[in-house]
Amino acid sequence: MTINAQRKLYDLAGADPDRRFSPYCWRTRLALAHKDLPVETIPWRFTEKEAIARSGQHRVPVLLDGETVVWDSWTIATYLEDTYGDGRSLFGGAGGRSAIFFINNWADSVLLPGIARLIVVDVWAHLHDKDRAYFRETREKIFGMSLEQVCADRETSVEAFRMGLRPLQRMLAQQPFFGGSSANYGDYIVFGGFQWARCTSRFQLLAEGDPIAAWFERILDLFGGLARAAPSEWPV
Ligand SMILES: N[C@@H](CCC(=O)N[C@@H](CS)C(=O)NCC(=O)O)C(=O)O
Repeated sequence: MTINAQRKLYDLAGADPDRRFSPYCWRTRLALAHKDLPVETIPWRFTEKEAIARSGQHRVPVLLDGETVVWDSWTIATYLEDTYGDGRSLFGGAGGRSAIFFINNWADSVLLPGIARLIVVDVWAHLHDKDRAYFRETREKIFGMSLEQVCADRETSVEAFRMGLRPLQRMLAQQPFFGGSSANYGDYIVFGGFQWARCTSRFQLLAEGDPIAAWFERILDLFGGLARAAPSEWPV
Protein backbone atom coordinates (compact mmCIF):
# COMPACT_ATOMS: atom_id res chain seq x y z
CA MET A 1 0.00 0.00 0.00
CA THR A 2 1.30 3.45 -0.88
CA ILE A 3 -0.34 6.21 1.13
CA ASN A 4 1.38 9.05 -0.68
CA ALA A 5 3.34 9.28 -3.89
CA GLN A 6 5.02 12.46 -2.63
CA ARG A 7 7.78 10.77 -0.69
CA LYS A 8 11.14 12.49 -0.37
CA LEU A 9 14.34 11.64 1.47
CA TYR A 10 17.11 14.11 2.35
CA ASP A 11 20.23 12.08 1.63
CA LEU A 12 23.81 13.15 2.43
CA ALA A 13 25.93 13.83 -0.68
CA GLY A 14 29.52 14.74 -1.39
CA ALA A 15 30.92 17.24 -3.89
CA ASP A 16 29.44 14.91 -6.52
CA PRO A 17 25.68 15.01 -5.86
CA ASP A 18 25.47 11.34 -6.85
CA ARG A 19 27.96 10.30 -4.15
CA ARG A 20 25.56 9.35 -1.36
CA PHE A 21 27.61 7.97 1.47
CA SER A 22 25.74 8.32 4.77
CA PRO A 23 25.58 4.95 6.59
CA TYR A 24 22.27 6.01 8.15
CA CYS A 25 20.71 7.14 4.86
CA TRP A 26 21.63 3.80 3.27
CA ARG A 27 19.69 2.02 6.00
CA THR A 28 16.65 4.08 5.10
CA ARG A 29 17.03 3.74 1.34
CA LEU A 30 17.20 -0.04 1.61
CA ALA A 31 14.29 -0.12 4.07
CA LEU A 32 12.15 1.85 1.58
CA ALA A 33 13.18 -0.48 -1.26
CA HIS A 34 12.43 -3.52 0.93
CA LYS A 35 8.92 -2.15 1.43
CA ASP A 36 8.68 -1.39 -2.29
CA LEU A 37 8.07 2.29 -1.53
CA PRO A 38 9.30 4.68 -4.22
CA VAL A 39 11.14 7.76 -3.01
CA GLU A 40 12.78 10.82 -4.48
CA THR A 41 16.16 11.37 -2.84
CA ILE A 42 17.35 14.94 -2.40
CA PRO A 43 21.12 15.47 -2.19
CA TRP A 44 21.91 17.29 1.06
CA ARG A 45 25.15 18.73 2.44
CA PHE A 46 26.16 18.99 6.11
CA THR A 47 25.85 22.79 6.11
CA GLU A 48 22.37 22.92 4.53
CA LYS A 49 20.67 22.91 7.92
CA GLU A 50 17.79 25.14 6.87
CA ALA A 51 16.65 22.61 4.24
CA ILE A 52 15.73 20.13 7.01
CA ALA A 53 14.80 22.71 9.69
CA ARG A 54 11.16 21.60 9.63
CA SER A 55 12.26 18.33 11.20
CA GLY A 56 13.41 20.31 14.27
CA GLN A 57 16.92 18.81 14.26
CA HIS A 58 20.01 18.90 12.03
CA ARG A 59 20.82 15.41 10.82
CA VAL A 60 19.83 13.18 7.91
CA PRO A 61 18.08 10.95 7.01
CA VAL A 62 14.89 13.01 7.04
CA LEU A 63 11.89 11.42 5.34
CA LEU A 64 8.93 13.43 4.09
CA ASP A 65 6.01 11.06 3.60
CA GLY A 66 3.21 13.30 2.44
CA GLU A 67 2.63 15.63 5.37
CA THR A 68 4.53 13.41 7.79
CA VAL A 69 8.13 14.31 8.63
CA VAL A 70 10.23 11.52 10.16
CA TRP A 71 13.92 11.62 11.11
CA ASP A 72 16.43 9.25 12.67
CA SER A 73 17.01 6.02 10.75
CA TRP A 74 15.66 3.73 13.49
CA THR A 75 12.53 5.87 13.94
CA ILE A 76 12.04 5.85 10.16
CA ALA A 77 12.38 2.05 10.02
CA THR A 78 9.77 1.56 12.76
CA TYR A 79 7.53 4.17 11.11
CA LEU A 80 7.71 2.30 7.79
CA GLU A 81 7.06 -1.06 9.44
CA ASP A 82 4.05 0.25 11.36
CA THR A 83 2.61 2.41 8.57
CA TYR A 84 3.12 -0.05 5.72
CA GLY A 85 2.37 -3.21 7.66
CA ASP A 86 1.05 -5.08 4.64
CA GLY A 87 4.38 -4.73 2.84
CA ARG A 88 7.30 -7.13 3.36
CA SER A 89 8.35 -7.02 7.02
CA LEU A 90 11.62 -5.30 7.92
CA PHE A 91 11.86 -6.97 11.33
CA GLY A 92 9.90 -10.23 11.20
CA GLY A 93 7.73 -9.53 14.22
CA ALA A 94 8.14 -8.08 17.71
CA GLY A 95 11.01 -10.39 18.72
CA GLY A 96 12.87 -9.54 15.53
CA ARG A 97 12.37 -5.83 16.13
CA SER A 98 13.88 -6.09 19.62
CA ALA A 99 16.87 -8.13 18.42
CA ILE A 100 17.49 -5.75 15.51
CA PHE A 101 17.37 -2.82 17.93
CA PHE A 102 20.47 -4.37 19.50
CA ILE A 103 22.14 -4.50 16.07
CA ASN A 104 21.24 -0.83 15.58
CA ASN A 105 22.91 0.08 18.85
CA TRP A 106 25.97 -2.09 18.15
CA ALA A 107 26.37 -0.47 14.73
CA ASP A 108 26.03 3.06 16.11
CA SER A 109 28.33 2.62 19.09
CA VAL A 110 30.95 0.11 17.85
CA LEU A 111 30.88 -0.57 14.11
CA LEU A 112 30.54 2.99 12.77
CA PRO A 113 33.09 4.55 15.16
CA GLY A 114 35.48 1.72 14.21
CA ILE A 115 35.03 2.39 10.50
CA ALA A 116 35.27 6.17 11.04
CA ARG A 117 38.74 5.79 12.57
CA LEU A 118 39.89 4.06 9.38
CA ILE A 119 38.30 6.28 6.71
CA VAL A 120 37.39 9.71 8.11
CA VAL A 121 40.17 11.51 6.25
CA ASP A 122 38.91 10.01 2.96
CA VAL A 123 35.32 11.03 3.75
CA TRP A 124 36.55 14.61 4.15
CA ALA A 125 38.23 14.48 0.73
CA HIS A 126 34.90 13.72 -0.97
CA LEU A 127 32.95 16.55 0.64
CA HIS A 128 31.60 19.60 -1.10
CA ASP A 129 33.85 22.64 -0.52
CA LYS A 130 31.18 24.30 1.59
CA ASP A 131 31.16 21.34 4.02
CA ARG A 132 34.88 20.78 4.45
CA ALA A 133 35.67 23.27 7.24
CA TYR A 134 32.52 22.32 9.21
CA PHE A 135 33.25 18.60 8.95
CA ARG A 136 36.91 18.98 9.88
CA GLU A 137 36.15 21.21 12.84
CA THR A 138 33.34 19.08 14.29
CA ARG A 139 35.07 15.74 13.77
CA GLU A 140 38.49 16.89 14.99
CA LYS A 141 36.76 18.09 18.15
CA ILE A 142 35.25 14.62 18.64
CA PHE A 143 38.54 12.78 18.01
CA GLY A 144 40.74 15.34 19.77
CA MET A 145 43.24 15.28 16.89
CA SER A 146 43.50 16.06 13.18
CA LEU A 147 41.71 13.84 10.67
CA GLU A 148 45.09 12.86 9.26
CA GLN A 149 46.26 11.76 12.72
CA VAL A 150 43.11 9.71 13.26
CA CYS A 151 43.92 7.59 10.20
CA ALA A 152 47.72 7.67 10.46
CA ASP A 153 48.13 4.16 11.90
CA ARG A 154 45.25 2.51 10.07
CA GLU A 155 47.38 -0.20 8.44
CA THR A 156 48.00 -1.47 11.97
CA SER A 157 44.76 -0.55 13.74
CA VAL A 158 42.65 -2.32 11.11
CA GLU A 159 43.67 -5.62 12.70
CA ALA A 160 41.80 -4.83 15.94
CA PHE A 161 38.82 -3.65 13.89
CA ARG A 162 38.75 -6.96 12.00
CA MET A 163 38.88 -8.92 15.27
CA GLY A 164 35.74 -7.10 16.34
CA LEU A 165 33.98 -8.38 13.22
CA ARG A 166 34.34 -12.04 14.20
CA PRO A 167 30.73 -12.58 15.32
CA LEU A 168 29.59 -11.18 11.98
CA GLN A 169 32.07 -13.35 10.03
CA ARG A 170 31.02 -16.48 11.89
CA MET A 171 27.33 -15.84 11.35
CA LEU A 172 27.74 -15.07 7.64
CA ALA A 173 29.84 -18.18 7.12
CA GLN A 174 26.72 -20.17 8.18
CA GLN A 175 23.81 -18.20 6.73
CA PRO A 176 23.45 -15.75 3.85
CA PHE A 177 21.83 -12.86 5.75
CA PHE A 178 21.03 -11.58 9.24
CA GLY A 179 17.45 -12.39 8.30
CA GLY A 180 18.37 -16.02 7.47
CA SER A 181 17.63 -16.90 3.85
CA SER A 182 16.62 -13.32 2.98
CA ALA A 183 17.70 -9.88 4.13
CA ASN A 184 16.02 -7.91 6.86
CA TYR A 185 16.64 -4.52 8.47
CA GLY A 186 19.57 -5.92 10.50
CA ASP A 187 21.38 -6.50 7.22
CA TYR A 188 20.69 -2.95 6.06
CA ILE A 189 21.99 -1.43 9.30
CA VAL A 190 25.33 -3.19 9.06
CA PHE A 191 25.54 -2.84 5.30
CA GLY A 192 25.25 0.95 5.66
CA GLY A 193 28.58 1.04 7.50
CA PHE A 194 30.46 -0.82 4.79
CA GLN A 195 28.71 1.12 2.03
CA TRP A 196 29.88 4.36 3.70
CA ALA A 197 33.45 3.06 3.30
CA ARG A 198 32.86 1.77 -0.24
CA CYS A 199 31.57 5.17 -1.36
CA THR A 200 34.40 7.22 0.15
CA SER A 201 37.61 5.26 0.71
CA ARG A 202 40.02 2.89 -1.02
CA PHE A 203 41.30 1.64 2.31
CA GLN A 204 40.78 -2.13 2.55
CA LEU A 205 38.58 -2.80 5.58
CA LEU A 206 38.28 -6.56 5.11
CA ALA A 207 40.93 -9.23 4.71
CA GLU A 208 40.95 -11.31 1.51
CA GLY A 209 38.31 -14.05 1.56
CA ASP A 210 36.31 -12.56 4.44
CA PRO A 211 32.71 -13.93 4.30
CA ILE A 212 31.51 -10.38 5.02
CA ALA A 213 32.63 -9.41 1.50
CA ALA A 214 30.40 -12.07 -0.12
CA TRP A 215 27.43 -10.96 2.03
CA PHE A 216 28.12 -7.32 1.08
CA GLU A 217 28.00 -8.28 -2.62
CA ARG A 218 24.65 -9.98 -2.04
CA ILE A 219 23.20 -6.77 -0.59
CA LEU A 220 24.68 -4.71 -3.44
CA ASP A 221 22.66 -6.91 -5.81
CA LEU A 222 19.32 -6.45 -4.04
CA PHE A 223 16.56 -4.28 -5.51
CA GLY A 224 18.01 -4.27 -9.00
CA GLY A 225 21.48 -3.28 -7.76
CA LEU A 226 20.27 -0.11 -5.99
CA ALA A 227 23.33 0.17 -3.74
CA ARG A 228 25.76 -1.08 -6.38
CA ALA A 229 24.82 1.86 -8.61
CA ALA A 230 26.26 4.36 -6.10
CA PRO A 231 29.67 5.84 -7.03
CA SER A 232 32.27 3.60 -5.41
CA GLU A 233 35.95 3.71 -4.46
CA TRP A 234 36.26 -0.08 -4.19
CA PRO A 235 37.63 -2.22 -7.02
CA VAL A 236 34.78 -3.93 -8.93
N1 LIG B 1 20.85 8.64 14.94
C1 LIG B 1 20.77 9.25 13.64
C2 LIG B 1 22.17 9.69 13.19
C3 LIG B 1 22.12 10.46 11.88
C4 LIG B 1 23.44 11.16 11.57
O1 LIG B 1 24.33 11.29 12.42
N2 LIG B 1 23.56 11.63 10.32
C5 LIG B 1 24.74 12.38 9.89
C6 LIG B 1 25.11 12.03 8.46
S1 LIG B 1 25.80 10.40 8.36
C7 LIG B 1 24.40 13.86 9.90
O2 LIG B 1 23.39 14.25 9.36
N3 LIG B 1 25.25 14.70 10.51
C8 LIG B 1 25.02 16.11 10.53
C9 LIG B 1 26.13 16.85 11.20
O3 LIG B 1 27.12 16.24 11.60
O4 LIG B 1 26.01 18.07 11.28
C10 LIG B 1 20.15 8.24 12.66
O5 LIG B 1 20.18 7.03 12.93
O6 LIG B 1 19.57 8.67 11.64
